[in-house]
Amino acid sequence: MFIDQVHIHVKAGDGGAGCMSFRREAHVPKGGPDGGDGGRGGNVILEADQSVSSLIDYRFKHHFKATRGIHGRGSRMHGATGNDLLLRVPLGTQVREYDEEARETGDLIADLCHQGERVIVAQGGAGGRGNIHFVTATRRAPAFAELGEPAEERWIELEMKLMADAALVGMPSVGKSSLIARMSAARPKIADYPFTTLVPNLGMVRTGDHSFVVADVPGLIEGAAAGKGLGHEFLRHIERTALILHVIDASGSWEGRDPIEDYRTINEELARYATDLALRPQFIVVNKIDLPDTEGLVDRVRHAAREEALARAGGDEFSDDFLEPEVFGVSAVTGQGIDALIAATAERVFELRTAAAEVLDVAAVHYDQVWELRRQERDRAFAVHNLGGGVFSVAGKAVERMVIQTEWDNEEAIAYLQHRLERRGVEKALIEAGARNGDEIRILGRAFAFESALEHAEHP
Ligand SMILES: Nc1nc2c(ncn2[C@@H]2O[C@H](COP(=O)(O)OP(=O)(O)OP(=O)(O)O)[C@@H](O)[C@H]2O)c(=O)[nH]1
Ligand SMILES: [Mg+2]
Repeated sequence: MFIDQVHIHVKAGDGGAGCMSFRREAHVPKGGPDGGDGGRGGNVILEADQSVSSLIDYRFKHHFKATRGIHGRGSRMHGATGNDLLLRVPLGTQVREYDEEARETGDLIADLCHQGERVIVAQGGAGGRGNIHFVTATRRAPAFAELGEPAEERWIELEMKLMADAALVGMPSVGKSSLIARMSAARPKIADYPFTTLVPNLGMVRTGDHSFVVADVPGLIEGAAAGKGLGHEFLRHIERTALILHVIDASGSWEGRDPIEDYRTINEELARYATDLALRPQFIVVNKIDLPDTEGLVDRVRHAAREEALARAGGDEFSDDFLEPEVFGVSAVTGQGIDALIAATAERVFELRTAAAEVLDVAAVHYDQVWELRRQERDRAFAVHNLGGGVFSVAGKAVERMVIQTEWDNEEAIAYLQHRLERRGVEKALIEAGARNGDEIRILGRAFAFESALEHAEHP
C-alpha cells in the first residue's frame, strides 16, 4: 500500500536547570555566586532527503524525542546541550500542525521540496540561567537560579504528495498499470476490469542519462474532477508531476469506447480540476497497438490532437502557442514502442525539471518562517479570567513556561517571576480585569498573592 499521510508526536528536549551555588575557597569566607547555566534541550528537526521514498518509517512508530539539556553546576560549569533528533522525510513532504484530540489539521509548518531543506518542528527548551546572572546592585548574592525551560511538543501531520516526474493518466483499463510494469520494476495488479488500481504506484525508470519516477494513478472517468470514481483524490497527486503521459486504449475495449472521445473527456476533467493541469505538458500514449483493427489509430489521434492544439493557438501553426503534439504508439504486452517512449520521456522530464528548478528558487516561500512567527505570537498571548471572590487566573503558553521555570519554594525566585510577569504586561492586564493587592492569582495550578506597586491596584 502506498502511504502518504501520517501523524506523529514530536517532543524536543527540556532545558537543563541553572545552578544556584557560591564560590568556596580556602581563604575567602563567603565567595560570590558561581552557578552555571543549564544546557539547551535538543530540537526535533525534519529534513528532506532524496533517498527516502515514502513515509513508511513513521507508520508504526509515532513518538519521537530529542534528549534533554544537562543541569548547570557550581564553579560556573554550564550543562551540555541535548542532542537534536533528525527525522528524514521524502522530498515533497508537507508538514502541518495537527490536533490529535479533535483530529483536525492546522497551519502549514513547512513544504519541504528541496534536498537538505530543514525545519525545526519542536524547539528544545532553553537552559535555565545560573545564579551568576541575577546579581544586581541591591542583590549581591542571589540565592536562586532558573529551572530549565520545558521543551516544545506537538502532534504534526506529514503528507507526501507524489513527486513523480511523469504520471500515467487515463480512463480505467487502458493499460496504465501494464505500462508502469513494462517501464519500471514496479509490479502493480493488472486485470481486465475497471478500477483495478486503487492507490497510486510509483516506479523508477532507469535510462542512460537521466532516470525518472513514473506514477500509475487510478483510472479517471467523466466527472472525476467533481468527485466521481476514484480518480479525484489522486488528481491532487499529479499536481506536481512535470509531464502527463495521457494513455488511451487503441482498441477502445472498455465499454467499447471511442479512444478520441476518451482523450477529450480526460482533458476536460484535468481542466476542471485545475486549469494548471490542462496546460501541463502531455505525451499521448496510444496503447494496445498489438490488437487487431488498431492500425491507423495513432495517425487519427495525432490528427485530432493537432487540430485541438491548433484551435487553442488561434489556428496559426507558426504561433508560439502552437505545440506539435507528441503521440506514441505502444504495446505494454509486446513491448513495441516502449523504448522510444522511455527515451523521449526521460529527455522531456529533464528539460522541464531544469526549467522548473530555476523558477522554484526564485519563488520559494519560507513557510517555516511564517509559521514560526505566527507560533511565537500565539505563545506570547495570554488571557486573564476573573473567577470571582478576588481570584483571577492567567493562561498562556509563554506565561505558563515562566511559572514552570520557577522554583516554587524559593521566595527570591518568586519575586523574580513577578518581575517578569510585570514586564510582560500581565500585571497591567490583571489590574484592568479588576485585580487588587492581596487577591489570589492562579497560573497553571500555582497560586500567589497579587502585589502591585501601581496606584490603582491599592484598595480604596
Ligand atoms: N492486448 C493488450 N492488452 C493490454 C495491453 N496493456 C494492457 N492490456 C490489458 O488491459 C487490461 C487492463 O490493464 P491494466 O494495466 O490493469 O489497466 P489500467 O489502466 O491500469 O486499469 P485501472 O487500474 O483499472 O484503471 C488487462 O487485461 C491488460 O492485460 C496491451 O498493450 N495490449
Ligand atoms: Mg491500473
